[in-house]
Amino acid sequence: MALVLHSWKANKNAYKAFIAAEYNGVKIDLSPDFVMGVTNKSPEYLKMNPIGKVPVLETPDGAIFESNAIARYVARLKDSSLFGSSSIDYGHVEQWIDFSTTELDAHISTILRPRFGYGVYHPAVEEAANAALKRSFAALNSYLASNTFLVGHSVTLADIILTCNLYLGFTYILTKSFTSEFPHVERYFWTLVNQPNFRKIIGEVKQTDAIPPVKTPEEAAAAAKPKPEPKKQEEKPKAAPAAEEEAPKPKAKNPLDLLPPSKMILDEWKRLYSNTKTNFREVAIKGFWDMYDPEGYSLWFCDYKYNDENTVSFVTLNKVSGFLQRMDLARKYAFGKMLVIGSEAPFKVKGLWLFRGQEIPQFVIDECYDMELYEWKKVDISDEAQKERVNQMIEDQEPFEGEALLDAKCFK
Ligand SMILES: N[C@@H](CCC(=O)N[C@@H](CS)C(=O)NCC(=O)O)C(=O)O
Repeated sequence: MALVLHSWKANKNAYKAFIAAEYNGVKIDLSPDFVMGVTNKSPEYLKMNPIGKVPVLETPDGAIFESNAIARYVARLKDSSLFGSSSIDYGHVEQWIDFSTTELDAHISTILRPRFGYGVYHPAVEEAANAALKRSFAALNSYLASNTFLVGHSVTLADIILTCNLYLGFTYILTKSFTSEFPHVERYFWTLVNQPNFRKIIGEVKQTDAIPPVKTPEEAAAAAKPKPEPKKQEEKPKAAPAAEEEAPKPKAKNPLDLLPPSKMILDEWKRLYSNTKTNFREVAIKGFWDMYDPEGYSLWFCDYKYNDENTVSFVTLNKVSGFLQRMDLARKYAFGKMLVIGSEAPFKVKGLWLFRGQEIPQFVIDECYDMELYEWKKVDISDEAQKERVNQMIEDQEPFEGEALLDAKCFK
């Protein structure tokens, strides 16, 4: 018998096992007839998990309940690096799993439950949970200032479990006004949910714009009333305080597609940039200015606001790579160069961006949180010194502004 997970699909507690399975190359099937509030109350289910909570993993050797235990079991099925590579790594993985469960998930759940009509809303309880959550975020933020992952230099089970717990928070209650105080946690979260093995399971993640209102006692009572037996699995699960998939909405046209046509064909420039191997100044840079359309496009310098924090080279490089990954949504409308400058810490991060239109596109500002980590300045192309700086950034000139380059990354 294969492994079968009893849950509805969009449950962050089920994601933990599915993501671990992706990393380990393990196959888990989702139970096809699971109906929340019905299946988990059946005698067969209660035999597997006497408390009737979800998920449960059915294995050839018996069932396992508790989502962290399930994820640990899946992680151990293969000799992978999901527990790190030493005893101390293993200890740290377990430490962060416990932190994630008791210091993050518990408080997120306290804030979330009354919003799903469970339990009684009490402002003092919520205030205490909020304060505790801030304390945990501050601790996590300071740790992540110099660490890309929770343990070692790659994803472990600790990252999987903690990110799934943050996912519930980010998608329901942790608005930008809460998370922006913790830029390293934000960066970590977006980096992790965009790892291919996470994305494959969770899909695209969108941070909530608003905290849902608390349900009134009447609404809560109505929600608590037993509902007629759902007929189809698609019916909304009653007791599922987790992300549910929304029907896809028709895609609105990007406003940049409505701009007057430009003589500059971005792909042509990107091809010229990629294909020029010699005489870069004479061929690519000259070609750029020949093509450049100052009405259809604008150029921007960006300067990282927190260079003092760039104390570890690989963390700084990962930060920039993460930014470029998140800019993926702007590929049709942008070209960018990001320079990581200096031969020793703290490293400076500076960049040059070409955007369609005269402003930084609003959807980029809205969707890519990195934008606010940089100071942006429009390039004045009538100023020869600024134009020359553009050239130097495009061609990765070294030294740049008197310093060596640690790396230069291109978004094309
Ligand atoms: N600690 C458990 C929590 C499981 C849990 O609370 N599951 C919720 C759905 S996400 C549930 O089954 N609620 C129904 C209930 O409380 O009866 C785990 O991580 O598996």
